[in-house]
Amino acid sequence: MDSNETRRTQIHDFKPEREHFRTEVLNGLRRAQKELPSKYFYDERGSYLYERICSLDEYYPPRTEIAIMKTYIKEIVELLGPNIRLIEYGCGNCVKTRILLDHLPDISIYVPIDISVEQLRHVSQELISHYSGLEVLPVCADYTSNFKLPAPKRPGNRTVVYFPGSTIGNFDPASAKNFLEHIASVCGPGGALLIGVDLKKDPNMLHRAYNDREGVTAAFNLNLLERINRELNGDFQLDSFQHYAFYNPGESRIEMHLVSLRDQIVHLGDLIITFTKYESIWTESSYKYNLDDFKQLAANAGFKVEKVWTDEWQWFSVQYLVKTSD
Ligand code: AVJ
Repeated sequence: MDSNETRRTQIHDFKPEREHFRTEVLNGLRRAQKELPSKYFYDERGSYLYERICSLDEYYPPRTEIAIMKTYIKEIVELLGPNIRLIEYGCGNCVKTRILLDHLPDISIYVPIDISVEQLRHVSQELISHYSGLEVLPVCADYTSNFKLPAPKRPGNRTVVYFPGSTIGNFDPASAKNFLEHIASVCGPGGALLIGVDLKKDPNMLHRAYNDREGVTAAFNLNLLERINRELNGDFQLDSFQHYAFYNPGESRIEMHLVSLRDQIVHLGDLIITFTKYESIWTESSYKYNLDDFKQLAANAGFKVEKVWTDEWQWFSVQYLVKTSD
C-alpha cells in the first residue's frame, strides 16, 4: 500500500504499436476482398460506441448474458471454486466480471486483459478500491498476440479464464479452435474456461441487432475509418462509405461491411487505395453457434463442456468448460 492508503495498479503494457496497426490495415486493404481486423474498433470512441450498442433494445446479447449470470451465479461460483486466479480476455467495462467478483469473496487474483488502455486504467482503479483483498494485474494487449502474463505475489489454487460477450464469435472457425487451444494452455492442468457464446436464432432478430434504428452500430463501424484517418494519416471520407450488416446463414455469421458509395481513391500516408463503386471492406464477423457445434469445437481444442446455462429462449449461453487431460 502507498503511504496515503490508496492502492494503485500498474498496467502491464503490450499495447499494439502504431506500426503494427499500419501493417495490418495495409495488408487487409490489399486483398481482393478488402478486410480490416475488428479488434481495432475499440479506440476510445469505439469503446464508448460499443457501450451504447450494449444498451440498445435490439442488441440482446449483453442483457441476456447478464440475466443468465445473475440467475445461475450460485452454481457458477460453486464450479469455479475457492482461491482462483481469474484471467479475463477483453474485460471492457467489467460489468459481468463484477457479478462474479461479488460472489467470489475468496478469489485471489484477477488479470483483466484489454486492448483499450483508457478503459483498462479506469476499471482497474475502480476494482482495487472496491475489492480490497483482490490482487488486480491489468494487461493492455491484443490478446491474439504473444505477451507474458504478470506473475502474482501469491499463487491461486487454479486458473479460470473468463471470456464473456461471445467475443469468440469474432474468430473464424479455424482461429476459434487455435484460440481455445491457447486458452487451454494458459489454464494449465485442472484449469477451466467460463465463456459466453451467442446462439443461432431467427435471422431477422440477428439482422435487427446489427442494424439498430438509431444507427449506433453504423457509427461504430464507420469509426474504424476515422481512427485510420487520425492514426495512419488517412483521408477516408466517411460519408462515402455505408454500414452494411447481414446474417449469412450458410456460414452462420453476421458479416459487417463498409460499402464504398462511389469510385474513389483513399490515401494512407503516401499510399493509394482504390475503391470501385459498391466495393466493400469486410470489418467484422460474428459467428453464431448451436450447442452441439460449440461442444465439438471445444472438444477439438482440448475442452469438455461441463455445464451450459441459457435463457428461456435459448438466445445466448454461458458455458463452463474444463480442460481435458492431454
Ligand atoms: C463484442 C464482438 C461480441 O460481435 O456482437 C456489436 C461486437 N459488432 N455490434 C458482436 C459488435 C457490432 C460484438 N462483440
